Amino acid sequence: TDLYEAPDYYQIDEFLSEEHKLIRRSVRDWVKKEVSPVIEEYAQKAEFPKHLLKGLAEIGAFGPTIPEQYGGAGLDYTAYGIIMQEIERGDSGIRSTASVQGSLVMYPIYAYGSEEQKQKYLPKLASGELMGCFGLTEPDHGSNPGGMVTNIKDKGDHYLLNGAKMWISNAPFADIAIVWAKDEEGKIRGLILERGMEGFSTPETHNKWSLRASATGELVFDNVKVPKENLLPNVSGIKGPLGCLNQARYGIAWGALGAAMDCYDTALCYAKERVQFGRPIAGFQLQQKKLAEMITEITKGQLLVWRLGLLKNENRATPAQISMAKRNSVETAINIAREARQILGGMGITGEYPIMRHMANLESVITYEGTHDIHLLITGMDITGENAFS
Ligand code: TGC
Ligand code: FAD
Repeated sequence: TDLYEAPDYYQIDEFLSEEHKLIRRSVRDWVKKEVSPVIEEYAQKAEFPKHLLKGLAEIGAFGPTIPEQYGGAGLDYTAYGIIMQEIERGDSGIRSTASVQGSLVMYPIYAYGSEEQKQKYLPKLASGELMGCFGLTEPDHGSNPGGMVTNIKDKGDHYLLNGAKMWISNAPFADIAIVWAKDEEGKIRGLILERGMEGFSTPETHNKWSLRASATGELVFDNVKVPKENLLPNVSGIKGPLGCLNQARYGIAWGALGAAMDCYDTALCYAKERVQFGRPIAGFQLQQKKLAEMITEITKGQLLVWRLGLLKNENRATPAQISMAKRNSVETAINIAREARQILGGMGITGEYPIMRHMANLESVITYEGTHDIHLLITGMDITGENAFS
């Protein structure tokens, strides 16, 4: 059997269209051919494999749900989820690049931008000719982005932007940045920044033990003159950036299950082949418990994201439902990575197998796009009506 088939214990494939399965096949083949053979080396070197950008664009990873008139693929949210799942079977960092480009850069331009902005940026972002990043988090405002201090002042024909963003995926190489800043009335507005604007720099963040094959950096704004036509005209307030996060969190809910599947596949295969005490370790009850629980959790997660995709297709998925799925998938994946690593014994700590890399990556995934705690509190607020954040 092709080990790279997704586990499908409950015949969930029957819910997918032929188009969904074709998309999965092509993304899976691309990941297996282009990502899997090189990713360990790039992670060890702590370098983003920039040469993969063209291929990511070609498989439709950038803005799959954006309409074709703007260079997107016009696909549904199930297809988007499948694409993220397959990319994250390769590596969470590569999926991050795709999430940011599609959900956090193309989506806000599509949803909140002017027609001119959409024409100018979206087709080039879809083709990977332009790469983007998303600046919401600040050094002193992570879980509470509403407290941000980055600000714009109206100077007649332009805005003057000051402040800084931290932990920004793709920042070191991005051509444009979607930046969220407060105006003089304290309302949060979105701006499109272009590399090269005076006073705008993107220093890289080094020494990460997680998402090592993803480039992370700061965005620093020192009296940057931003032309007025670079303001996203159709949104103001925290709901602007949070609306983008709904898109990205949805993709991560599928994506993290991809990392879980890769750990499960690897551990199952290893357990069948590794012999100790004269028999494959897959025959020992303790190892079976781990593997059986893994497939159970993956299956539960698959059903959750599949249903969430349908709700999203009908524009009925609530932010709280998305939080539940993001949180559940990442927890599932991180637990599976830890158990899978043990099944591989000493081999589990090496780069010969993908598990330790997935495990370390998932430490970022469980924190970014809303921490594990924040998503729990979103569920808590949704079911009780009580806000436990502040
Ligand atoms: P709160 O008072 O609850 O709400 C303010 C207004 O916002 C609305 N709202 C939403 N709208 C759309 N989508 C959502 N998910 C929304 N959540 C809330 C809400 O209805 C309200 O609207 P209105 O009209 O009544 O004013 O807001 P709050 O300021 O108390 O914050 C709530 C909280 C904590 C849930 C939120 O701020 C939060 O989610 N914090 C986590 C921050 C976060 O996720 N940051 C992510 C940064 S980007 C990133 O990590 C990219 S990693 C990318 C990669 O590499 O893949
Ligand atoms: P804090 O908010 O300081 O949280 C610290 C701890 O306190 C957490 O455990 C948190 O759960 C807990 N906590 C906070 N508030 C509460 C509360 N009310 N109740 C209970 N517990 C609470 N951001 C972007 O804008 N764009 C990006 O592209 C991006 N990429 C990232 C890439 C990586 C590799 C990483 C690690 C982060 C990235 N982020 C990005 C930032 C990410 O979204 C933040 O790290 C995250 O939102 C948490 O913020 P913080 O790190 O400041 O933690």
